[in-house]
Amino acid sequence: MKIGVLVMSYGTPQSMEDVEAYYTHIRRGNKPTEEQLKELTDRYDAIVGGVFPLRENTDRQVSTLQETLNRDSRAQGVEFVCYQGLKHASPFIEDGVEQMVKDGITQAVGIVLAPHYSTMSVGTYIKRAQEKAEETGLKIAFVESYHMHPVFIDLLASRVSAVLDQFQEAGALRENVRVLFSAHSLPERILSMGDPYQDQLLETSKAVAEKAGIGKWQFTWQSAGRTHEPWLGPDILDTLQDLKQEQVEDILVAPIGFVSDHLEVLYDLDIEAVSTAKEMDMRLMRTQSLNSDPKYMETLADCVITLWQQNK
Ligand code: FEC
Repeated sequence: MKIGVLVMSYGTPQSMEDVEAYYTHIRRGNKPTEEQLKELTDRYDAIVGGVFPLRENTDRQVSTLQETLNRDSRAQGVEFVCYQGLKHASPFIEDGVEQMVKDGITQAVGIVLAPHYSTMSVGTYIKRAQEKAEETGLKIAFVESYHMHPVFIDLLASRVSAVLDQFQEAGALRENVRVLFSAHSLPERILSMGDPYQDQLLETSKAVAEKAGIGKWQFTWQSAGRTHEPWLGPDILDTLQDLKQEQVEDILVAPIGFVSDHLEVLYDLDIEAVSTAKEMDMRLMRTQSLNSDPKYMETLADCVITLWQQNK
């Protein structure tokens, strides 16, 4: 028997020509101005010059997850088949569901390549998939978050320790390195909606800090959208200014809200935050993205199989 797995991710343009359509989709059908489009195209140019790393990373995550699922001893007698569903690019979430149904799949599990739940992030992926599943008669259950999965926490802690080792090799004292956990900001109004996003991010940060034996850490937001409403802060660039005042010299950023190399990591952190830190004579290094790390794949596979077993 085949079990469908809808693996959902943000999505990225196919090419530079595709950036406008992608940006228009993110803006719910409103075209960006020339200026906004140029600003985004320049950011992609700065990181990739024509290649979009998120697409390749998502493709690899989806195929590696399928292999990991089918290697699991709990999968005996069934075959897990992964389908990609992207939020803002093709194949869209709805395309993934439709393809499963066309392939004769009747039971599925959905999971998002983002560990923390917010009604404005994971919630919207699930809503779209659920609607399409109802329309097409597919039975589907969803993993909502996996921000405290022990394998995921272990993996993040080992990523943080590896960068602390690098600081030490470069002559810094481990205890003087300030660890910043970061995630994509969202509009402030999520707080009054009782959204779990911020609490889940703090829970992950605390667990990773404990596991990696870090004393001095704090949480900061990054990549706030360019809209008129207030977004959750402090933004990482402001946090760096504050740390300068505190005379902190070495900063380790762990972008725990992201699982892949893409614009928000490769531009917002590697280019923007690194240059802000340099201007203030501070040293900034970040943890490697999880991408298709076997432990990340194991985390996803465990969540999918556990939920499938509960629902079969
Ligand atoms: O590498 C790439 O091509 C894509 C990188 C990328 C990821 C990503 C993840 C998240 N976003 C989240 C929320 C919002 C909200 C808005 C918004 C806007 C953008 C824009 C770009 C963009 N996001 Fe994104 N996001 C990525 C890229 N994001 C480009 C448009 C220009 C800009 O503001 O920079 C505001 C939409 C609006 O106008 O109303 C809200 C959240 C995540 C992390 C969870 C997830 O992956 O779903 C939350 C990767």
